[in-house]
Amino acid sequence: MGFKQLINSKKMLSLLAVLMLTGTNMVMAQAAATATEEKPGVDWLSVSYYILLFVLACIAIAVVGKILRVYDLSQKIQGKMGINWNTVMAVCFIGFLLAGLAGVYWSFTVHGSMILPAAASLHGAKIDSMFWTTTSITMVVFVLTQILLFTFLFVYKHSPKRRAYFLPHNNTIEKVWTIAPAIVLTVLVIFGFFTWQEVTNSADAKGEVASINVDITGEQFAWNLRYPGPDGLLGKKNYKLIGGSNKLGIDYNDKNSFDDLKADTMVIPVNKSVRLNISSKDIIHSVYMPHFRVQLNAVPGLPTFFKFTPTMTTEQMRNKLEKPEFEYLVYCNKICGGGHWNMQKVVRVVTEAEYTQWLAKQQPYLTPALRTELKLAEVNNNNNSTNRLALNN
Ligand SMILES: [Cu+2]
Repeated sequence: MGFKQLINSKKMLSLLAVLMLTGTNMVMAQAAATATEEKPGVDWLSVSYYILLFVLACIAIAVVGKILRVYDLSQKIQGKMGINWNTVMAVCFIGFLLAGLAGVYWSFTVHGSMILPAAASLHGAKIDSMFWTTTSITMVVFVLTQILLFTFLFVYKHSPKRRAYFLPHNNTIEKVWTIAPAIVLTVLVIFGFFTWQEVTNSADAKGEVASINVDITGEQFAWNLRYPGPDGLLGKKNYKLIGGSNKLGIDYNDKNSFDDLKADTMVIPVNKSVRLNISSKDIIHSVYMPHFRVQLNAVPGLPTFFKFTPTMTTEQMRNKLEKPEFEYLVYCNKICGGGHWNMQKVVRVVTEAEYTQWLAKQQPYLTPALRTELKLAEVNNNNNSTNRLALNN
């Protein structure tokens, strides 16, 4: 049997349909089984129910089609006009347009009410305005083209009184539909380019107060935070130093790391620039703080960073949303394994005074036990011992 015949064969197609249905059935059964923990075992009933509904709907459509066909033929045998399928199709198209537009409206109102509140960061406002500009332009174009498309299908349905106009090529039309989107897209891309440049600007601008450095390291399945101690500087890290008691691979040959602090919650002061230094210990994760419009991958071996300025404290956001329980969160936005769904940490935006108070209470990574283990006990006392440490190594 030739390849063409193989594809055309109705038997092959129906076999494929049966295989796909069975496959879907099995996948859905397994998903349903894992989703309901209290009801172990494969839940075939609910799966078969939906498949049966689908098959019944197909049969119903086929039966209605056959009945119409029989009616049509009997009309023609009697010498009557029969069904005007062109009108039927044209009306169906208008029905499709109306149903589609109603669906768009439903989606905008129902899902639209679930979108994030206004950005709680400086750059976030720009990202939001970019998002809404793009959405508005594409929505207007989408609605207009859909209305035109289906209305034309209806108005210019086949009619024996009319001949179709053959238009093989028209340079003016080609130019219009090439140049107009090109201009719109160029403007959007340039707009996005400058916003992105601002967002990823690494150096603190001249005269600007230096950003607060916060280290965030992803691992399966948690985020680890490190704050600079009183010296305001974060020590170096080296993945080769990662071990039992040195979870992040902090380099204690760098004195700046001695006072680096451990934190369970990401507490940051409002209206201050924060520079998140992002890395990963195992696989690719992604730092995702939707309320601040912050997202960047955490890649092992490739440190990345994101600078942002929160503009609303947790308290202000709670009042605004009228949700006293509200917390900002940092999530992982890469499906990184079985515990991915719970890879999150609370982010609390507070006033500067509260931040200073909180920071003073945090414990350093360098615990006395770790000091002994790393033979760092005397390092802080005088310079000679630093030299001795070097020799020891
Ligand atoms: Cu992750």
